[in-house]
Amino acid sequence: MENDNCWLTKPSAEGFKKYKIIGASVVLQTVEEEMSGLDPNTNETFLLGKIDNLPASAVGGLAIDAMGNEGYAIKDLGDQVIVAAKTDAGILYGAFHLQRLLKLGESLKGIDLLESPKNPVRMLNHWDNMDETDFMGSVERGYAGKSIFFENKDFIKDKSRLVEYARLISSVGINAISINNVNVHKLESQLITERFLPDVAEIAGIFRRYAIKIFLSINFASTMDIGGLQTADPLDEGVRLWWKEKMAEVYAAIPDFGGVVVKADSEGRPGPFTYGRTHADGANMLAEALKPFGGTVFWRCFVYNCQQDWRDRNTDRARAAYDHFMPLDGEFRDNVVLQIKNGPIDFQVREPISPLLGGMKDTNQILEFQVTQEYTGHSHDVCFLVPQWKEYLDWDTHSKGDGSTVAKIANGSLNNRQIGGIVAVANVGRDSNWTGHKLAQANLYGYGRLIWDTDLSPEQIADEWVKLTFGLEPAVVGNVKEILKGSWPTYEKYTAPLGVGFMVQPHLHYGVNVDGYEYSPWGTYHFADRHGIGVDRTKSTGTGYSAQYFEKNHEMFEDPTKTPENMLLFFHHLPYSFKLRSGKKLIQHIYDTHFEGVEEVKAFQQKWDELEGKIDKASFHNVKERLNRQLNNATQWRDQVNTYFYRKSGIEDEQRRTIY
Ligand code: GCW
Repeated sequence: MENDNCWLTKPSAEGFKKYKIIGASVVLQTVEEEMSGLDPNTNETFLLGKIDNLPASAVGGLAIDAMGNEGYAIKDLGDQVIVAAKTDAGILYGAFHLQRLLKLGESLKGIDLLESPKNPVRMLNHWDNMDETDFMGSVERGYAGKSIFFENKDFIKDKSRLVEYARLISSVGINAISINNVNVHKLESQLITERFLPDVAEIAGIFRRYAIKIFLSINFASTMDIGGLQTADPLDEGVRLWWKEKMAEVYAAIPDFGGVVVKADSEGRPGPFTYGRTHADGANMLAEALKPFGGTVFWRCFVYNCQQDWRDRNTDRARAAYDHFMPLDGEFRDNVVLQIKNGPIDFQVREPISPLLGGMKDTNQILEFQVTQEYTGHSHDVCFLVPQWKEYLDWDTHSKGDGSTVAKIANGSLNNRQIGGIVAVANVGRDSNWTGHKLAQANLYGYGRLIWDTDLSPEQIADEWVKLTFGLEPAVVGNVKEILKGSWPTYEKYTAPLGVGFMVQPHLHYGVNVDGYEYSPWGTYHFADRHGIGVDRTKSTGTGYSAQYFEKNHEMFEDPTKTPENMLLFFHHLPYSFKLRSGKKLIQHIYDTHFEGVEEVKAFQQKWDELEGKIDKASFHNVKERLNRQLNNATQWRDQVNTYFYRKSGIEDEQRRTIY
């Protein structure tokens, strides 16, 4: 099969011998497997263990305090290289780091490094459905084949692929996963019952060996769905008792169960609003049930009116999460974490940061990204998202003065929170290469590496993945990196302009349909008319969304001459004749970017074709075939968007190119 483990070394059968591991645990058994799988020609000797168990001479000079619980040090002592950590997880991450260095052909001579993850929680959410009646197949927004956990309304019995998967994501530092869709269907409600808990416990055991905790998405109305109660009111004593007993049952089966992920009062899911309760009431009730076991509630803030009248210019979906949750700041228990999408709408190719991040100062928060490319090309178009995530992480919210970056809010350091981190919707399925599009592996790899160390550059992450996956030949590395680096800007060029969003095929969210959502209840409009386009979200004349930001950002977003141009139409309704800073008219920018985007996809094809015979055939054809599909997609976007705005505005393309 194709190089299933992507960036990982296929364990060598000959059994590398020159290492010693001090200590014993299920995680250290995994370290044993990783070390014995090294290339036998590795000419180093290794000593791995917890700092307290290693000779003082070995660990004397290490900056142990800076290490944290999951960090590690790797140091060349001359006669041996040590991997020292405070916990078994740290040793495991150190062993994977060693493997990465060796595969990258880097010398360990004189190595003296210290790593400590920037984010305590480094999580993936799998929107996998046990019940396959869901129209999106067994993985909602998944484009890499069926679920790796479920089939035929049950767990897949052969769990060997899950061992490979646990190894894959642990190698880039992931330490938590939820295994089922946040849209919890009837069958998945039973995952917390004796019918399925043994399977969940077995999976928890597999991931435990890789220092990964298991979480489940739960249905807020479980007390009615499976508990036989007449209510799910979080303030009802019977409901509170039911959840306490239920969590005791779950922890009896899985003592280190991580906790629950909740999508409530969102897109039709049940929640506290039904009972006139707040989301603090709802989350705190579950948190109370989990508290005795050390469990965590990840409570999603994706709450908005999805039945909006498209005529209503006052309701603004972008405002919703902030309006719902800001008044609750400080009311959530200490084992509740609000899970906040990076943007206020929904994982678009371009969106401003959610003002809720940093808005709340007295509530645990975790940042939610999407690795699966729901709006960024599925597994057809290449779109390397690490640069996008990096932009969000570096964004200054001015929440506590300058330097209040999203990275510091997410990891909890800005507000001295006990819990913090980053979670993302996974892009993984049963395809042999895990992600469908071979280059989409770079998003899974890059997500793990970036949330481990938010100071890494997208360039460095891309360099690592390309070399680990395709080898060190400069021509190959250079071409693949150029495609990855250009792919997000290119995708942005040929799709919805200047941050206005959507314009996609309804439900599918792949492919162009400029008015696909214009008269829908989803609150995702562009308001294009014969004079102009865009959504006025200013305080002075629009929905007032811009005022949800702290002053410096509010001031910037309030003024179209100061708003970052790639978000111009998210914040303003502007005439087609509006002059961008380049001097170009808005309408001409739309025409030009859509023609440029298609040409850039053609350039990707040329760069990729140069790799024929230099990389494995399966990967070469996997990507070549998808680039053809991407060119068709980009061409459709170009011609439909340009024709739509030419017909609406009647304004000619200055370069007289073909518009229909
Ligand atoms: O991105 C949108 C998707 C839904 C998803 C929802 C969410 C799981 O279209 O498929 O549902 O948001 O984030 O809950």
